[in-house]
Amino acid sequence: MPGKRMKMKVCLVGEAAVGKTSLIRRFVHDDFDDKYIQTLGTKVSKKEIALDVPKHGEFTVDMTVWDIMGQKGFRELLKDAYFYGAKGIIAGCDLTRKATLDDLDDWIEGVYSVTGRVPIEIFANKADLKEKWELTEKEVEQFSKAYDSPYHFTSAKTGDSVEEAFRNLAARIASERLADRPATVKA
Ligand code: G3D
Ligand code: MG
Repeated sequence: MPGKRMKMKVCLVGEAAVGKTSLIRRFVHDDFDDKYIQTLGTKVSKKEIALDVPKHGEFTVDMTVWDIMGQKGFRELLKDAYFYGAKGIIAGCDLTRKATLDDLDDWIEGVYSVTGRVPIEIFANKADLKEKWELTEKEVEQFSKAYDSPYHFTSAKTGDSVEEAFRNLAARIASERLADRPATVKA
């Protein structure tokens, strides 16, 4: 892993059962478990990513991924602690349930209220269940444009686009952070 290191916290938000925990599991362990058991609270996973940031060279990113769990009231209570210090958001919807996209507005506003504006990556999950989709690519695209954020059609089940989507968010966070810092110090 390259020498320069950078830490970043990212949070996953979205309605129950869109696939948040499954996406993290796929990204961190490259695995999918249909027998996942729901627990209360939040879980923090870590993943090292090697990134080549244009003009700044190679970095090892220590990403901590925060997975929110439990009931809505409970999440409301934990919200500030959960979102505090997050440098980016993964906003996940379930392509087979239209309402899960509309609900992302509230989730994103909730994060912004704690973090201010940070990069968002939209995950339109369960892409493998194409015959059950209630959302079109156009609708997802419109939503992502409203937040000026990239979107990905992911499947935690097959692994499609999961890694790229997480890496893309890491690269955007890194570029944004390094843009405030000159690559070479001028005399
Ligand atoms: P959550 O953490 O957002 O609440 P989970 O969601 O990761 O617990 O996933 C909810 C259900 O959707 C799980 O099924 C899980 O296996 C399934 N799932 C998650 N991602 C995908 C996907 O990309 N494709 C398909 N086909 N299923 C997915 P159960 O049956 O355990 O409720
Ligand atoms: Mg979960």
